[in-house]
Amino acid sequence: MLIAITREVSRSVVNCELTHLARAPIDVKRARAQHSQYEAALKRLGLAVLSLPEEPDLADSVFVEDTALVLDECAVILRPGAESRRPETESIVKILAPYRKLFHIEAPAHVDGGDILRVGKQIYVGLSTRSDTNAIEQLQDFLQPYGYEVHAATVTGCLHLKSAVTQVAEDTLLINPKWVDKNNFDGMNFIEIDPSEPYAANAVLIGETIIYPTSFPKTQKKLEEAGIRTVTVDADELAKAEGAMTCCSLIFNG
Ligand code: CIR
Repeated sequence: MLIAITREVSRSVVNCELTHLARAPIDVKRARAQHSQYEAALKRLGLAVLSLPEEPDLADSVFVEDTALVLDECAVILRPGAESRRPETESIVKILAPYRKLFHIEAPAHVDGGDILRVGKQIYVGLSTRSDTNAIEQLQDFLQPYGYEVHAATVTGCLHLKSAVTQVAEDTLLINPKWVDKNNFDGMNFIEIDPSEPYAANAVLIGETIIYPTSFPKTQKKLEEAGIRTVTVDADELAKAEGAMTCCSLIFNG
């Protein structure tokens, strides 16, 4: 069975890290209601949702994706690029330990889960402001024995690799080609976001369905025309914290 770890939106999310967006007021109640819609979508798609309690002092802790990479064979506890986010991994270690052998990215290396895109045995790691080559080397050392190939991909203009590209079908990536080069992803097909919706490249793929925000209707139409089934949720409140669809869960085979 697929498990999704999520965490309640922190009351301090208004103090979140911001890199590319100007600070805008965030309505915590609305963000929580939208986050519940997201959890409901995961449940509707058959996942068991392990919802962690709020971390009142950790502003960005709803974005659990950045704390770990969970694979079938093991999990890697990451070292987020923003110092304020490093304590978020403590509770994630506890919740993942019963399920997987754990590796740990060691200082001074740093990498956010938002920079890690896995497609089969290929693992692409964004070189962004949050992730560095030292972390990529550590990931390689941990994961090569399991048959994974780890590749670096330069990203510009956005926070994470997965702001620029995510998987939407077995052989297809949804991409904003202004933020990451298609040549990084050998042998894949691409659907480009509508250029008027630069933040539209982030979707959560579950089986053959994606969970997708309601904010990008033009790109959604392109996806549906390509035969991709979409389940939509409102997510514009956490988008003010530079959060997207993948950031709010850690999904793995339980
Ligand atoms: C941050 O800057 O770390 C948060 N405000 C947003 C993190 C979003 N996470 C993700 O895309 N994986």
